[in-house]
Amino acid sequence: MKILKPKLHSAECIIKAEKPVLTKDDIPYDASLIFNAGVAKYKGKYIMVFRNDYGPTEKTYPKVRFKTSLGLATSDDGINWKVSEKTIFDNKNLLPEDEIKRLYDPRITVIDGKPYLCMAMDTHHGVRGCIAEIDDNFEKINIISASAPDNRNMVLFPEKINGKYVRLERPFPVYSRGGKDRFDLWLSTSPDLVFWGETELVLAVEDVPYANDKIGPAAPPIKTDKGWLTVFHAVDIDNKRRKNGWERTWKKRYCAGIMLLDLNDPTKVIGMSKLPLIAPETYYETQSGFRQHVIFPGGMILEDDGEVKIYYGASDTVECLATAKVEDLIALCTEKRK
Ligand code: BMA
Repeated sequence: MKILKPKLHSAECIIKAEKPVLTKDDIPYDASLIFNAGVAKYKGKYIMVFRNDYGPTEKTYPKVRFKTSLGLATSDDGINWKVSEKTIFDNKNLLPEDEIKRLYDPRITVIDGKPYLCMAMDTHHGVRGCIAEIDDNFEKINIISASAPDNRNMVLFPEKINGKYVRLERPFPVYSRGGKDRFDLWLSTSPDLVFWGETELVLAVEDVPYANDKIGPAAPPIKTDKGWLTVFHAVDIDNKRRKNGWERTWKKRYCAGIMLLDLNDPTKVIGMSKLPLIAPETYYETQSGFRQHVIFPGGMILEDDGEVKIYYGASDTVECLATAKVEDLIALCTEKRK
């Protein structure tokens, strides 16, 4: 196992917003943990689909079980959000005989002007990743394909590459990885968003110096002239970690990492920062919430002036925003470090 530095910091070019951009206090229905949102620019507005785990409190958890809904928020500036009155999915409406148990961790990609959601999907027979169409008003989800079980995190690239749709994904190959968490980041292509193949390894957990457990896709990649700027999440476990959240112990820490993938062949990593892009630091990232020390990006937007907005769930409890200049993010991936 790798020796992990005890303290990690976000990259210097990262500016975190002073407070979360969305919390349970902004939600007009039953809400508790608001996190792991997908964000995209669509028809002149910012659209956010967020995860809401609700039901228990710190006192009643885990006796009271979480329910999960997906909510919608829109914004003119990507900072101030207006939450829709109704959820777009709520697993309290599912029937026991439904195979799906819940949908969560949505990511939005707009391809050829059409929005798609990638979501994690718990079923009675395993966890899957699914791709869904969503209507113009972001109200009706229509699942068009789902992976085989033991795959969960998926993001779509915003355009076809060499005539094919492309996704990053993270299967859970327990059997072939020694029976414990050693999970890596992969890429697959598809002619139609339904049939997926040509699967290739992109980045292995052992390539990331601050991960000893698993890595996985975060926000959908953004295109730059130097390559696909791609964030991922990277997890380390330390069994000495004590109570840091609602559970008796929470032993994992999630950071965000960043890499640059080749524009024509995104299985090729052009460069990766050896240090985390975003690490847990602020009060709401490290001292409060359901599972502390969790940074989980789900949306990334490149503005016309070169600013990149990165949206991330913090502590599985609130939704946050960090910004950086695109050239600084590219430099993190390409600069040689000692
Ligand atoms: C992962 C997912 C994420 C979550 C993270 C930390 O396995 O369930 O939704 O943010 O764990 O709890």
